[in-house]
Amino acid sequence: MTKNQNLLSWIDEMTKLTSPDKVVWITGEESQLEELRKMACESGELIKLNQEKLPGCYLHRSHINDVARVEERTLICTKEKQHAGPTNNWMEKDAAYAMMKELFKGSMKGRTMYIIPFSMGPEGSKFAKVGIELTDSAYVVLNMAIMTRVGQKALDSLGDSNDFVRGLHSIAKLDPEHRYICHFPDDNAIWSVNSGYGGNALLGKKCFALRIASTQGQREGWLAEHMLILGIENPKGEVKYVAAAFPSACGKTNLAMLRPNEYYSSKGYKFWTVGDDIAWLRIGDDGRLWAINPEAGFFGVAPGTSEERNPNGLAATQKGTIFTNVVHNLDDNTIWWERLDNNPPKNALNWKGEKWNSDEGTSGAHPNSRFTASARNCPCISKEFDNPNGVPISAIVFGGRRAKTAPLVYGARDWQHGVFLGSIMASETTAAAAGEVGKVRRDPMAMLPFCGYNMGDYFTHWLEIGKKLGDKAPLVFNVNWFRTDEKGDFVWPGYGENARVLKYILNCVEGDAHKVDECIGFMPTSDDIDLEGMDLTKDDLDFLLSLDKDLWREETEGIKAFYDMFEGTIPKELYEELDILKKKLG
Ligand code: GTP
Ligand code: SPV
Ligand code: MN
Repeated sequence: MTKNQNLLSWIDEMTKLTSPDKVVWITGEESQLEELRKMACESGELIKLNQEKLPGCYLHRSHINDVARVEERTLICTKEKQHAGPTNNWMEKDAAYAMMKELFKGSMKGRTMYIIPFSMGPEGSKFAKVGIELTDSAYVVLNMAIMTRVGQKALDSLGDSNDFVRGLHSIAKLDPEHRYICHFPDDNAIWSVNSGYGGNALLGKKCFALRIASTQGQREGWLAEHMLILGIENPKGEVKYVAAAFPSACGKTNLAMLRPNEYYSSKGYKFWTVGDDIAWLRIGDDGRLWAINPEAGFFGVAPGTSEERNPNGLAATQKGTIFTNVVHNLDDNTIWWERLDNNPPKNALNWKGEKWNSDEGTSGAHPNSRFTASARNCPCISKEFDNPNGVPISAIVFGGRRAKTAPLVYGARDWQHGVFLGSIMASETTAAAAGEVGKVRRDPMAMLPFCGYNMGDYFTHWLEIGKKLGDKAPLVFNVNWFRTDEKGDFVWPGYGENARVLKYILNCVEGDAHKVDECIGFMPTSDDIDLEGMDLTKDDLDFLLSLDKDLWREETEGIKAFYDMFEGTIPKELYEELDILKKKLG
C-alpha cells in the first residue's frame, strides 16, 4: 500500500518487538471491515444487533476493569519534567521506552497486528495530519474506521514523508496494574498497552488529536483544543460558528447537536454540527481564527441521550454504530441505557453481561458507556464538515459543571481576559475518567488531562495567538448549565434551551446586546435572555445570573494556589488579570 521507507522500517521494528502471528493492512474498504465484523462476532468481541431496527449496529462489552480513561497512568514522556509541567504525569523518555518495551515484548503473539493508516482532518487540508496505529484489537480497528478517515487515501497524502504520528497499541493482558498510555511528543509517538477502551486505545482521539497535536500546535503556531464546533444559522440564512470547550461528560456532544425549541425553530434558526469533541484552530489568510474537526465520528456518552434531550445524537446512532457497555435488550436484540426512555427492558443483560432488571435499582448501562457513530449519519451535520479550510470562529465558549459559583453566562472583556477565564475553569469530575465523581477540580480550557506540554507555556501560546489575531479575535464567554438550587436540582433546563444563551452570545458578536460590566467580566441583563415560551421564571433567571462574591473571593485563593504550582511558567498577564479580579471583588 506504500513505499514509504520511514513507515515500513518502523512497522518492521514494531513487528519484531510485538511478534504478531499475522500482519494486516487496513485499506478502509467496506468489504474488509465487514470481514472484521464477522470475525469479531465469532470471537465474541461484538454482538450483532437487530439488523432491521439497527442496521449495521453492534454491541461490545469491555473488560469490567477497563471502562474509562486512566489519567493516573497517562504519561508525558520527555527528557525534562519541565516540559510536562505540574499538571501532567511525567516519565523520563528513555525510562518510559524501556518500561514499555518490556510490556510490548511478544504482546501480540498468537494475534493479528492491524496497521491502520488514518488522517485527522480531510485529506489534503492544510490542517490535516496523518497517523498510523498498530493494534491487536479488531474492536479498535472498527472504531477507528468510524472515528477517523482510514485507509489508502491517508497513505497517499503522506507519500514519502516522515511526518506521521506513530501509534502502537496492544491490549496485551488487559492488566490494570501494567496499563500505561505513554506520549513521546519529541518523536510524535504514542505507546498504549493493557487497555482496549476509548481514549486509552483509539489513539487518533485524545492521544494524537489533543496531547501530541497540542505540542505540534505550539511548535507550528496553531491550537488543538477539546472543543465542539457549532454553526448557528439566523433567519436570513447567515451562519456563524462557535467553538466550545467543556470538560469530559459536561455537554459538548449535546450542545454540538442542539435542536432548538419550537420558539427558535419557528423564527427560522438552524443549528449545524461541525464537531462534538475536538477542534484544530489556525489563523487564516484573512487574519481570523478558523477551525476544523479532525475526527469523522462521535464517541458519545450514551446515558441521557434521548429523543427529548438529544434527538440528533440519537438519530446518528440508528445505523452503523458500535455501542459499548450499554444494556442488551434480549427481547428484540436491541440496546437501552438510562434515560433513553421510561421503558427499561424486562428481559435484559446489563453492561457486564449479567441478567438485569431495572427494579434492582442498579444502573444497567455503565455511566461512561458510549456510542461510536459516523458523523455522516447525524441529521444536522454541517455542509462544511469536510471543508478543508474549516469554518471561521466568531466566539469561543468555556464551561463546566459548577453547582454554585459560575453564572449561566458571562463574557470576557478582551482576548487576554478570555485566556484568563479559560485558565481559571473548574468543574466537577465525571465518569469519563476513572476515579472519584463530583469533585471540583481546576480544568483550564477543559484541557487538564489532554495538554501535552506545560500548561503555563500553553497559556502563553494562547496569548500569542491572540496578539496575532488582534481585533479579529473571537469573543470569549463562559457558560454553566449546571447551577443547582438548595435541593440540588439543576435550575436551568439546558439541552435545546441552551439556544437562548447562544442567541445572547451571537447578539454580543453582532454588537446588539447589553454587556454589563461586572467584576468577573461582562454579563447580560435579564432582558437579554429571551424567556418566551419557557417555564423558567424571571426570579430563576436572576438567580442564575447572580454572583456570590464571597464564593468568588474564595475562588481567587484557589486560582492563586493553582498558578503558583507552576513555579514561574504562568505568564504575568494572567497574574495581572487575577489582581484585577481581586480588586473588583473588593
Ligand atoms: P465527552 O464525550 O466525555 O467529552 O462528553 P461531552 O462533553 O460531549 O458531554 P455530553 O454532551 O455527552 O453530555 C454528558 C452528560 O451531560 C450527559 O449525561 C448529558 O445528558 C448531560 N448534559 C448535556 N447537556 C446538558 C445540559 O444542558 N444540562 C444538563 N443538566 N445536563 C446536560
Ligand atoms: C472524553 O473523555 O473527553 C471523551 C471520551 O471524549 S474518550 O475518548 O475516552 O477520551
Ligand atoms: Mn471529550
